[in-house]
Amino acid sequence: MSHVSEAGSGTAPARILSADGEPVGDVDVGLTPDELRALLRWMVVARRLDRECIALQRQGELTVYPGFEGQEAAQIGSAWALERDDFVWPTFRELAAALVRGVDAVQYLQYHRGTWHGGPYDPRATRFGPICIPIATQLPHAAGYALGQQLDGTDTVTLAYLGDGSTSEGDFHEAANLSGVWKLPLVFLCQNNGWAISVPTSEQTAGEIWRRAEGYGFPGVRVDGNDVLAVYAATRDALDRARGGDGPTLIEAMTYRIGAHSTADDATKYRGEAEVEAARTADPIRRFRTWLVATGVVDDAFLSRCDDEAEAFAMEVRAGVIATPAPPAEWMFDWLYAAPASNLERQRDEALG
Ligand SMILES: Cc1ncc(C[n+]2csc(CCOP(=O)(O)OP(=O)(O)O)c2C)c(N)n1
Ligand SMILES: [Mg+2]
Repeated sequence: MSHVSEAGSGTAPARILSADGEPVGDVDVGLTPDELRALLRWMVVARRLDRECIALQRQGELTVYPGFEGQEAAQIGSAWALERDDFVWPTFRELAAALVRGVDAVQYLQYHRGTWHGGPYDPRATRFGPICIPIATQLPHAAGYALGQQLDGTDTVTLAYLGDGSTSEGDFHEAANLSGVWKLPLVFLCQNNGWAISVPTSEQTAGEIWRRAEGYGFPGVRVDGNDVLAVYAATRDALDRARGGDGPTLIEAMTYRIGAHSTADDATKYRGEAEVEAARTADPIRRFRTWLVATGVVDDAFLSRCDDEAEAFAMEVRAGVIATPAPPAEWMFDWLYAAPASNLERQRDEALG
């Protein structure tokens, strides 16, 4: 992928479809029409579920929820490029990627319902690690996992998601540095969504995130994160490189967080509506759909079936979430230490009567 420097606006991201859905690059990224339709369907389904999750939180069925509206292409395009046995280390905003990996949404949402620590889905079966709230701590884990893959001599690869804010953490540096030194089979997929809660990327970092890769001795690419074809192509290239023994890649997917940081955040306190409206013009779903309609890959019947399926899925997940009982209260004491601690035993007796 090439990068064109534009004075004042930073490096232009690699792009295949313009914001209007016009081809501006090679649209043949090796996906069949069925796969193209599946990508659009996942994006529509994921967005509908995301909105349902926010409603569930507002109704008291989830404790807190971090929405991903606007980031569907970055997550679904990258997750689609993975092989079944590759392993993903997510942050806390990758529900769309989780869906593509086959993670059960009701199980995933147990984390946000507060009934489980990390979602009771099985990371080994789904090849999707636990939700990770502490910023960037998944990255050393991902590097360690990729080291294991390398030592085992498998041809599987690790993909670690991170946000723009995560690149300010030491954990990012440590993971990136060792990955470069050891040529680990690891892809860093940074979704630069413009914000780290209330801190804009411009106040987070003085340089361009993708360029940091050079200092670690591996390639960095900047891609339009709202262009699902470009994200897919960049991720697949990076995965191929890692699988071939050539080491890591850092992908900076330029996108935008349309919603608040989470349901606990009021984004109007720190950003104007004009900025959000401008970002909406680059909507990843509309862009992809426009091109798919123009090329005849999808028709109106397919689009309305997508909407119906998305609605049905959101209702099914809603019912599943609401039906999930709280786990026994003693679990929070039982599973803390291998051997009982006297102070916890006291608290346990007090809490459980
Ligand atoms: C170690 C640590 N410090 C601070 C926080 C609080 N926190 C939660 S999300 C967040 C911002 C993350 O920004 P970014 O990496 O860009 O991801 P995004 O939320 O935009 O997806 C912060 C500072 C945290 N969870 N962990
Ligand atoms: Mg961010």
